[in-house]
Amino acid sequence: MKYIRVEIKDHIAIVTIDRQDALNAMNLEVISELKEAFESCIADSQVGVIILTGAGEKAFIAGADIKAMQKMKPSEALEFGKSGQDLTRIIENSPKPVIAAVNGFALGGGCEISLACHIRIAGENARFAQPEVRLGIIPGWGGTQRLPRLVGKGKAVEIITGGEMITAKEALDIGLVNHVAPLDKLLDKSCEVAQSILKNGPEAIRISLECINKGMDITLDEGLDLEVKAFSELFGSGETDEGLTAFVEKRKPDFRN
Ligand code: DAK
Repeated sequence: MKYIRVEIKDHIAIVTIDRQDALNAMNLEVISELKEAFESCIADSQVGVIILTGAGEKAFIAGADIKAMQKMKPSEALEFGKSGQDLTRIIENSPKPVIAAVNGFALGGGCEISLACHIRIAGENARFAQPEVRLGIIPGWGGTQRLPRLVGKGKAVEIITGGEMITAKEALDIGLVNHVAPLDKLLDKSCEVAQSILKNGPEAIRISLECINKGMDITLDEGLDLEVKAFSELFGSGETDEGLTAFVEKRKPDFRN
């Protein structure tokens, strides 16, 4: 792959977008390579958590590639838009938690890719924005939908209609990111969060993610119904057996062997 690197160690896959001369902006090639990288990490039984980050110290993803968009015909814009949306669905529906390690600008489509991840950890230099209205467009990879779900309608309206950048600290204050770390400790902090997830049952994690995702779009009663069914279906699986038995036997569960 030209723009994407994947390193796998200790069940953690680190996916890095490396297109630094354009601040890791996403053209069709970057999007399609990212899809390929995510699909392969999801299929790889050695991978339990995926971390997405950008190369360099300046940008996570500075957005969709504005220079490429400037030349697009409506049919190409449609393909580009759909392709980016497909990528956000692959990330969001990943059965393995995806952590965005935001190492700088996360603007427009870059902010939206981080919103599709399950957890966001920001370097102190991170800056988030949905500046699309400044270009006469609107967020097209889920920003108008995922941002209000995450930070509430009022903050989302301000961010999307104002287009201003917010700092990592401001993002932390409104719940847009889970943690802020010094830039040189960003991957360490992301791996630490990944390690705490990896101690737990992969099937329970997969089903928890599914319940959380589906639960965002249904009533509480429907969500509780979904949860109780998923909860009961886990019983009888080797993983639940191992978790409960390990507690009774006063030992640590071994979920990954
Ligand atoms: N696209 C293409 N190139 C970009 C870029 C981008 N988004 N951001 C930066 N670059 C390039 C710059 O053009 C420059 O390239 P050269 O001129 O050297 O060739 C290089 O990266 C370094 O950037 P700067 O020289 O500008 O660096 P500065 O430190 O001075 O400024 C900056 C950094 C991040 C503040 C600035 O580069 C900037 O404002 N960039 C644009 C940020 C932005 O507006 N991002 C949102 C893009 S809109 C859709 C779905 C989704 C979308 C669209 C459609 N459909 C459903 C159809 C998504 C839209 C977006 O993401």
